[in-house]
Amino acid sequence: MNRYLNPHFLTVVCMGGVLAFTSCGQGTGKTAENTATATDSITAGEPVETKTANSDYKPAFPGQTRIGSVKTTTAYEYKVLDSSLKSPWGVTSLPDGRLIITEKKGTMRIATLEGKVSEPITGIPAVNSNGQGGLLGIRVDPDFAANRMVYWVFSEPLPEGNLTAVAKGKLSADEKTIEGAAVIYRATPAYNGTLHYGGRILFDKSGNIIISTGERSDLETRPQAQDIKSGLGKVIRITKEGKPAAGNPFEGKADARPELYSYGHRNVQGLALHPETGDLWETEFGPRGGDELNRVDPGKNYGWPTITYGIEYSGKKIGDSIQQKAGLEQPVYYWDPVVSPSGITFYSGAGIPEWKNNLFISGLSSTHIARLVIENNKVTGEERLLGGEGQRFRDITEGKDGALYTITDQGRLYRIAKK
Ligand SMILES: [Ca+2]
Repeated sequence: MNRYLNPHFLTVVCMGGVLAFTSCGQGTGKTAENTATATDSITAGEPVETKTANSDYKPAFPGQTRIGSVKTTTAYEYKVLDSSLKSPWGVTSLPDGRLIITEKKGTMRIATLEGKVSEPITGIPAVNSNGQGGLLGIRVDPDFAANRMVYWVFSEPLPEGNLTAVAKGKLSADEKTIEGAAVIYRATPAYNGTLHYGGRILFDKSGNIIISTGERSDLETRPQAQDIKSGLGKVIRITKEGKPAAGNPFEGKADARPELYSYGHRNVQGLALHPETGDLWETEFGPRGGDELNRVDPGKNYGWPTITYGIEYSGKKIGDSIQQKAGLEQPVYYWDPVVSPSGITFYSGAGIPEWKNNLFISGLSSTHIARLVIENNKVTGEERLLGGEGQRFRDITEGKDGALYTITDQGRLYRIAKK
């Protein structure tokens, strides 16, 4: 069965890695038997990653990379709800359960959980969609039912370059336009590049906004990840008006930006709050062999570019080629080779018991969803899901119905849920 022939109306059922209809493991187009063999070639408990690492760097503690594999045992299914999206980037739920989705070139659409997708919503300020820029992460106000406010991150074109910015506006009653769109925050300085904007957004439990930025990639801007007077390479916490949130770690300190929450980040494209602890977790793109998962504490330095488990894509070492240093936070987990971790979500639903409080990571270059089991702030198991789909997974969210919804660069919207 080739699900590319008609991605609609096709449901794939997975039971403990055994195939009911088609691939639940690796390899689009393989037969069920072939796929089962490929999946089973990973011995239970052995790491899912079998490729050679890019360096001989040693982890700081056991289990910081290449943790043993785990396998979902509850039967689950996934299906393509829609494949007409245009480079979707961010997805989140409206209070009624429908999804609101950004598209990179500057549009938003609303999708029902059955996959009916609206026309593009108008009224959104222009974005710079070159390279990795565009209309990025999205969240709606915790009081959306009353105020209809939408918040989003985008790469804003400015005369002096472009930067990661946050805007808000009101979704009109007919859902056709964003009214009164206004930029509330700019992660200055602007830079004339097309890479590393970060771009995720969420509301924390206090009702403030947390966003992520990137360090714009180039050697020229990279050191600003360590500069607490710069907005580049940071996690940032602001009010709904775009002002520094009360209680931020650098509040009242000289020579620091009061909106900063943490620093030393490279390109943070995943942000999520743990459903039970409320802790903030992030994933960020590292250099070659250095993608990271971090649990974010306010005021801490996450090390880039001083420490990293990766090397330059050219093969050169980065900085002094060190991976651990006092005062700099270690990632909870890292991937070598990289998976390109984009949007993330914790699964809080009860549908699949072994998934409760697991972290799901949408992988771009890896073309799978990574499922991480996390216990006591350490990763204890890893699984790869939807690896046979051949998709670049850009974002993932837990819907109001408890299912997972994920979007791909190729334009698909998937639903993943208990069978
Ligand atoms: Ca780091």
